Amino acid sequence: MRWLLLCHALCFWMKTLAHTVELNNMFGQIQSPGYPDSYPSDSEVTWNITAPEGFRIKLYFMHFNLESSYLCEYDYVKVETEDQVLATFCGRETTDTEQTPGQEVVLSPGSFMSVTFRSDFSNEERFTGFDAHYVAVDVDECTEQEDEELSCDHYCHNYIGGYYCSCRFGYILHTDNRTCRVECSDNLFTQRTGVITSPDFPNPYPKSSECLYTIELEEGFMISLQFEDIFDVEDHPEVPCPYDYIKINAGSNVFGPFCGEKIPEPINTQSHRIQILFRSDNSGENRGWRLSYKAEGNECPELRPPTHGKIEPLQTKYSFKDQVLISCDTGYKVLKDDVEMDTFQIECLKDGTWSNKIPICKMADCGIPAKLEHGLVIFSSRNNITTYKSEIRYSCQQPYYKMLHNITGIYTCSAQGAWVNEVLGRSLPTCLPVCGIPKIYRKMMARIFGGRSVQKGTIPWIAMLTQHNGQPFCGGSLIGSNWIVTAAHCLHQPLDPEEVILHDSDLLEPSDFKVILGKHWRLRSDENEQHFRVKHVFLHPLYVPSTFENDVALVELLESPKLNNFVMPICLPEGPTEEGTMVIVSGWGKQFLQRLPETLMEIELPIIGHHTCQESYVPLKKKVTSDMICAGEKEGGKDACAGDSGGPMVTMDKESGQWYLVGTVSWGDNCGKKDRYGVYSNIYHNKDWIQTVTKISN
Ligand code: 4AZ
Repeated sequence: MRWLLLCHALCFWMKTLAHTVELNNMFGQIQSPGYPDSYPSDSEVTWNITAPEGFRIKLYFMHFNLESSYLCEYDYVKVETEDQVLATFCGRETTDTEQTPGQEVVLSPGSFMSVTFRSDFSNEERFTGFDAHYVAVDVDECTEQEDEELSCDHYCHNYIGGYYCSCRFGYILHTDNRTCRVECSDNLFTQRTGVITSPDFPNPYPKSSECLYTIELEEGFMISLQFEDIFDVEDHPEVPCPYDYIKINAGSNVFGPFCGEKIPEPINTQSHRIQILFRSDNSGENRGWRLSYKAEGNECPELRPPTHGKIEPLQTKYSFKDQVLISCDTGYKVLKDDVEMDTFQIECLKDGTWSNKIPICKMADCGIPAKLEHGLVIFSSRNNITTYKSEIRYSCQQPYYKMLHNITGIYTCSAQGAWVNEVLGRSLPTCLPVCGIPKIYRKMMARIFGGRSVQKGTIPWIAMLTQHNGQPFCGGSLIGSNWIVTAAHCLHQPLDPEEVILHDSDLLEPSDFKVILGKHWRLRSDENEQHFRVKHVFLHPLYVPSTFENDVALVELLESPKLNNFVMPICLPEGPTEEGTMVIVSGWGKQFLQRLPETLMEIELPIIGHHTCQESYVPLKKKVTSDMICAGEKEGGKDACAGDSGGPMVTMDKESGQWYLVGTVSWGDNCGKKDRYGVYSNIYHNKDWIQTVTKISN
């Protein structure tokens, strides 16, 4: 009570002693007034310590000796911030009610600390006061941040005086320098079904982000959405979706905003193009959402497969853009607008109709079979059916043509609608002329030079080469369907007969002569004759006019003759002809006493050995080369003569009865002379060349 009354008089005066010290250093020392001597009474000193932002102030005492009082009401050291008392110390030792700092360190929560020392008006003892130090210490904001609003979203980096934030891979630091957002504004979905989730789902979605998802499909589709699994978007109990939300724009319709934990109902947007906007603010740890979408178009009517056909895929429901393929059973073809095809596709359109009607399945029809040259076709059915599995048979015009490869000629109508042969497939057979089998047989053998008239039709391969005035000048033989083998010298007529070099100007042009087949009379004509113009003339490339070497030529007819009993080709020889083989030579050439015959004449002769023939011409200094073959008799008399050139020398194979061309009349020492032989161009020797030019297999 004594103290209180006194204070009324003195306290006003005493308070004038109070003073404040401003400290802005990073460290420093503060001491009670007069330290280390005892502090005066009635004194009050305040030290305002301010550290830079990002620092705290640490205060500790090295010495402390103050008057002790209940709850430190007399002398004390008080440590405060702007709005909070951190500690009050007094005395020398800590008691139940009073505290001394001892080893305790006082740490300011912020960058400001105020220390106040105060002594009352009387001290009964001597107190030495205090000696304290302060230092500014760095705040580790990364570990000490209490305010969630300021803490880093992902990573925190402390440095002396401050800190900064950074984000995980894939995230971007927001302009608030704290939250991590994602770039998610550019998501386009064009498939008919899909799943969309919030970023990082089912982990909490990023903060401060604005995600835009566009689903875009062709007009005609309608998109429906269904949220699935978890739905967890930050919300507010009173205000609808103020923080985070998902909103769907579908044309003029808007769905949402949605937030909270209740899964939104399925949404039928009625639109083919929608935008989903998802926004998050800078706080909250919510798991987000997942939605599946489906785009469906108008439904098309049910389909029924055509009879004998099927639809793929066969479904009970079809909608916009669905496609089906119509195909038919084996042996049937899809018939659409009178066109046959293997498959036909139709599509469900946006208005819910099919792009086309279902076509019908028609049995495959091979149609009328193609005509075969020199052949005919017969149906196995009575009423010429041409549909699937029906059968036809091709044959060649017998007896003048035969089928190549000896095949059956049977063709079946395939499921693809084509006539097919088991060997040739879709290719037609080939009818080749039958060679060397005259339909008329000769009654007896005879001679040309002094020979006998040919019985009509026994030498059906003989050809007559005539000038345009009808004058015959050479013979020839029909091979294949339209080729004549003759002597090269028949088509080469030089002004100088001794000419060695062949001049093109000395060759007969195709238009210079014609070919008659089926001819019998030399000058008269009859009903069996067939006249032909020439398409092309080929002389043997090694033909030598002066020596008659390779005296062979080929004449291509402009048209093919009609084969019959009087016109038929001769076969090419299959091997060399042996000495002594009997051959027949035919022609319209000169006869005994230079007379020309009225009809075609023929003579039968033996083949003469090559050596014998060569020897016979040594006196005349004429060479019989390997491309030549001789026939005749030592005593002479039987021979070909002028006008017979190019004509056939043939022999018959006894086994097959088939006739072969052995040679063509070429040259000799006049005609029918003793010890001289007729010289012929050897066809077997030049068979390769003939086949190369004519493509005749035999
Ligand atoms: C010729 O002048 C000719 N004795 C043809 C053959 C013979 C002789 C001459 C063979 O066309």
